[in-house]
Order: sequence, then C-alpha cells, then structure tokens
Amino acid sequence: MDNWDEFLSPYKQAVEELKVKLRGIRKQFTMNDDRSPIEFVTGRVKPVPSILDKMNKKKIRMDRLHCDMQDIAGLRMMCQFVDDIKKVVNIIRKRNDFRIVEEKDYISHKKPSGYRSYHVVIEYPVQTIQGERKILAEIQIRTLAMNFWATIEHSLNYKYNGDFPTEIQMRLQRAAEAAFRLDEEMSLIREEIQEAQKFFTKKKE
Ligand code: 0O2
Repeated sequence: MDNWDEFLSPYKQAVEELKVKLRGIRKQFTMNDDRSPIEFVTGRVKPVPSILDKMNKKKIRMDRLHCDMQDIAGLRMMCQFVDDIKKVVNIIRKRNDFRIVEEKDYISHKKPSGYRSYHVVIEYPVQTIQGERKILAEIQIRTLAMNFWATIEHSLNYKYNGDFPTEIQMRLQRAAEAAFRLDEEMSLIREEIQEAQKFFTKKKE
C-alpha cells in the first residue's frame, strides 16, 4: 500500500462519528434519568502492523481489504449486565444511519479460546469531498467481565503469538469460566444493584 493515511482516512472519520453517535445513546438514557444499558464506548482504527498481520494470517489480498477485513474500524460498547447486551443490539438494529451486514453471537456460542462478545458488522456511509464512501465497521458489545477477560487474553496473545504455554492456556480457560460465573452472579442480584445505583445517583445530585 502506497498511502495508508489516505486509505485509513474514511475509517478514522467513521470511528470518530460512531463514537459520538453511540455515546449519544448513553447520554439520552441518563438525560431521561433512566439507567443506561451502556457503561462506556471506545473506538479505534486497527493499527497498520495489525492489518498487515491479519492480511497475512487470513490471506487477504490488498484489493479485497475493504470488504474482507470487517474490523479496520472498531467500536466497543461495554455493559454491566448480560441482559443489557440484547437491549443495546435492539437499539442498534433500529437505527437508520447505517446498515447491519452481519451479526456474530459469541455469547451463546463462545469461541474455543473462551472469548465471549456480541459482534455487529455494519456498513457505514462516510461523507467525503469525493462523495459518499461506504465502509465496514465492527461493533463489539460485551459486559465489563467479558471485556476484562478479552483485554487480558489479547495482551497475552500478543506476547505468545497465539501459542500459549499449557499452564497459561489452562489459567485463561479458568479465568473465562470465572468471568462467565461473575456475569451470572451479577445478573442474579441485578435488581438489588440497580436500586443501589439509583440511590447513589440521586444522592450525588
Ligand atoms: P484486534 O487487535 O482486536 O483488532 P475469526 O476468523 O472469526 O476468528 P474475524 O473474521 O476477524 O475472526 O472476526 P471476529 O471473530 O469477529 O473477530 C474480530 C475481533 O474480535 C478480533 O480482532 C478481536 O478484537 C475479537 N476477538 C475474536 N476472537 C477473540 C479471542 O479469542 N480473544 C480476544 N481477546 N479477542 C477476540 P483481531 O483482529 O483478532 O484483533
């Protein structure tokens, strides 16, 4: 690729716009004094070395990059409870500022690594001076516990290049199970937690 900056420019624009839009959903809930199913939103454009690495691993050709790599633009929406994920997905499905291309449910069907998350791939129209460009972006929706596990596993993956020592592999599996149980426990006392949070928010005001 001669000019990565030029290629990535609409992706950068999409991530910035989508961060504002998705954070706006949380703002609307809190403005109405409702509990938001979204805790926080992050976004990033995949760094060039990671793009090259993934192209290599998945044998993606440069001229197919825009359609075969769906997560060059990536957004993450973190929720407190597993049930919030469905609510967020339903809100996303109702929007008309982008089109959903694919949904991947790694919560009902976790990955062999132990990874859990709900992915929504969208086609997002970016307005440029040359006209409209439709680009793919991936929104990952997960609980704080799923995010904690994925973040740790991702950094270990980087260190070991996917080839984990058996001991680490076993501990990661156990940590994934612990994160799953944490989500379950939190769901069971969800109403209690939400009441406490309402009380706390009122007291702060
Ligand atoms: P990065 O550094 O986050 O950008 P697949 O062939 O289905 O396994 P594909 O086609 O890339 O993978 O799509 P998928 O499954 O939606 O995965 C895309 C992203 O999901 C990954 O991007 C990760 O962010 C996250 N992800 C998927 N599986 C795992 C996992 O086992 N552990 C962790 N920590 N994250 C995962 P990248 O490009 O891998 O990484």
